Amino acid sequence: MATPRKTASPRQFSLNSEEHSIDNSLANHLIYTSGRHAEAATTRDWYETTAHTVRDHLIERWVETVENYYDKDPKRVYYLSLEFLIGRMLSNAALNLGIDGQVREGLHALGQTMEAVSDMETDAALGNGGLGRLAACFLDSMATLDLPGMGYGIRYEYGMFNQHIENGQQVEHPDNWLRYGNPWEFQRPERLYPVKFYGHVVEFPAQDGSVEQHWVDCETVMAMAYDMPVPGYNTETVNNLRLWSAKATREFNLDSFNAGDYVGAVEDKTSTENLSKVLYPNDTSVMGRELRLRQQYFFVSASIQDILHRFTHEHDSSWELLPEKVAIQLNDTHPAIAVAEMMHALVDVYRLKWDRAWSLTTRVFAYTNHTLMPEALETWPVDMFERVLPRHLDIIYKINHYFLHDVNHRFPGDTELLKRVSIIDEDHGRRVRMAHLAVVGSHTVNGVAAIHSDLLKTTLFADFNRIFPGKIINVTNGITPRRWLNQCNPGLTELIASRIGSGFIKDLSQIEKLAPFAEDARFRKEFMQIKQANKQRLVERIHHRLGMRIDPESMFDVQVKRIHEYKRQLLNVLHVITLYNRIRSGKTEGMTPRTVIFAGKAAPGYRMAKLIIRLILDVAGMVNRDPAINGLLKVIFLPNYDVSSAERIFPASDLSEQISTAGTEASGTGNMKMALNGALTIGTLDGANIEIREEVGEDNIFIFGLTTQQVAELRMRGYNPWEYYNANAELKQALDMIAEGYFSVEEPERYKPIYETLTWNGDYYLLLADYASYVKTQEDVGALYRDKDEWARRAILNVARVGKFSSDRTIREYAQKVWGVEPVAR
Ligand code: 26Q
Repeated sequence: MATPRKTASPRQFSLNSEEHSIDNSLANHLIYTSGRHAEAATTRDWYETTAHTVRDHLIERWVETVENYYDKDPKRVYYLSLEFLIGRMLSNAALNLGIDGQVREGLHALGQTMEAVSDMETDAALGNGGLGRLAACFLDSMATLDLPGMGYGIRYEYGMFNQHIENGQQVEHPDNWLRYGNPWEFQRPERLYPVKFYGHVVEFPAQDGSVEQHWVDCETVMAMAYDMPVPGYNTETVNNLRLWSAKATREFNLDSFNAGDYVGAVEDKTSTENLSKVLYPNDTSVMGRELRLRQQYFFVSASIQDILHRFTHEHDSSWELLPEKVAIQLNDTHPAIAVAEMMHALVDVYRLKWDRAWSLTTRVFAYTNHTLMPEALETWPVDMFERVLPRHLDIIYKINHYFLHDVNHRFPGDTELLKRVSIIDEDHGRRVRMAHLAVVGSHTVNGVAAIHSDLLKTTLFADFNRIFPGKIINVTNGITPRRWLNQCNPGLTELIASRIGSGFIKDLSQIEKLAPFAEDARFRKEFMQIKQANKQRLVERIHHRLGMRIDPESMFDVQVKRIHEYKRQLLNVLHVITLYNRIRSGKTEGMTPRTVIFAGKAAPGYRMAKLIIRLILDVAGMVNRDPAINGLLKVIFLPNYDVSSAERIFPASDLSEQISTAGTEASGTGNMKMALNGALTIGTLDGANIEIREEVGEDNIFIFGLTTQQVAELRMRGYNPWEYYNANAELKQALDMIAEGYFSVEEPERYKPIYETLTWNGDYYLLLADYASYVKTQEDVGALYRDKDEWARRAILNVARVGKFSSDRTIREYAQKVWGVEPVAR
């Protein structure tokens, strides 16, 4: 007999017995968790029942993973992010645990379908878009690779807003995602940290003659942990995502209570709890709102306290071990205040000497940049910073002082350089540059696709690249094949597995073994049948939701992503209007029937993005109502694009639109998701499109438009959109229709701002310059689509050749090149 373990192992309660079969568990949870009999159960009850059944299987592995990490004491990686765009958990957890088949059958025996039950789950939409979804894919990959990784973020009460279309326009509705409870989270009322704001700094002489900085007269908010399990695929590892929720301190406002101001005390209490109330829905132009800075510091401070609590618990004050045990990744600059917070903790709380603390700090942090767009770079007014975080401003000044001193020593006399790299911008009313703090405080900085990282080195961070040669590297983004192939496209997954086995789900490089099947006629037929079935499902959903009938035989031409001028949804609209005009004037020879599908949210304060949505809807209305169109063109705007709708759209896509102005899209990840699901890409040489082309081969992707270098040269020469307008009759016609109110007869001036942006105001994103090339390339796409067999061949080659874009590969690179962490075996 084996020796009994010190502590009760949860395996004693193992679920792998008859009594705890999925069937029994469903029956039990229906009655004991949902409080229902089968006859009275709603689909939501079945969801709750199923979620708890699957959850039981997570918990064992979760606590064992904690125990295992504790025993083995490996270096851990902490992923700090203001956003985790997780989507639904149920089917993902069931798949990763390998119990999806049993759950499906169990539900079936009870008269339910997994699809209907799954559909009851509200998305965890704690993110805006690419950056937030990347964080969620990374969590999946870290767990799948048995890496001791943990996510830290905010448990927003309201996630990304729900987009409704009312009177042809976007209207934002609050996302009350916790309304029905959340079976995937575990409140940890004892994991509680105080977070301080405001107040001021006073200096005290210390015993040893040095000066101690004390941050006093602060307001304190409590951060309470909520944990969500993150199961790896086909492994025992279940990692943790820890999200912080703001709670008022118990002592809070005792004074007003004593004064009998009951209502006042309650009011103040809610104002502190506002910190975790809502996700900011902007994803480029940043608003310098104080609440956002407080949100950032709130979650950063709680996370750093928690990380150091764990570290000191295991290693007391052996601080030299810190960089050997802790790696912290900053997801963009949003958590960059962590650099100052770490210094605050080491110097003010644990009383380390400044130089030693700084050496440790810079060996712990690494920073990922996700954008070059100047309006997305976070800076905070010094006076606001000083009011909210007075001690941290002092620390930043000191970091900056030593940094600039070093730079001056190495590049003597270059005062312009000092001004450019300073953490404090002195030219725009004194602001703290968070990107500079992140670069100076990190040992490694990375971009998210090869071209983006090159541009970081030559433009945005050129000075830093000179000061810190080798610090800036590339780690190309990826996506998790579990959610973005296996889960969203079971038909294709099964087909692939029937030919090459199922090893590709955990090792996507194996999918290259599919390439020879591009030449197999039977395989091509089956492949296209699956695409057709996926399209059919989307057609039914669109009919159900929007009451529109679309033709499943038409080419599904898809652009789904946040609405942004740089992403150029308007270029797509110009193409749609061009097709419309060609059809109306009878130039339809060789034209391929298309359904052009748009989806995406506009930041609530981004007027041009909202106007673009409105134009898409007006053009759709005009085109779809016109009998002369004769089935050649349909335009759809799918409201409320989110992770769950993405999971339905990608498997049904034929053509993937990735048409940003070259040099503007850091990477893109929708491009990878659609290619993996057998769509062909039409795109510019931007972001990861460039690497997708390298992988799939230039014959299997439609590239058009100016390159980054040509864009720069054209702007340098002096770009004049009128030259293109006057030289191209179809372009002129399309723009004139927008300007003259053709699509907004009841309000002819409605789209004047769009026309003006593209003409008089200089067309910053060069839509007119790329229009002719785009339209021509779209003709090539249409022609190829009519050759179904050749299309299938190329689509299969896309699927077979995008193995590089698994987030498992991305995470392995971070683990090796950035974090220095290794898989932890059981
Ligand atoms: C900052 C300050 C205040 C309020 C909001 C923000 C904010 C929030 C979200 C700024 C930016 C974002 C999100 C950016 C984002 O999603 N970037 C995308 O990241 C992807 C993953 O690397 C890339 O593939 C995309 O190219 C990039 O646009």
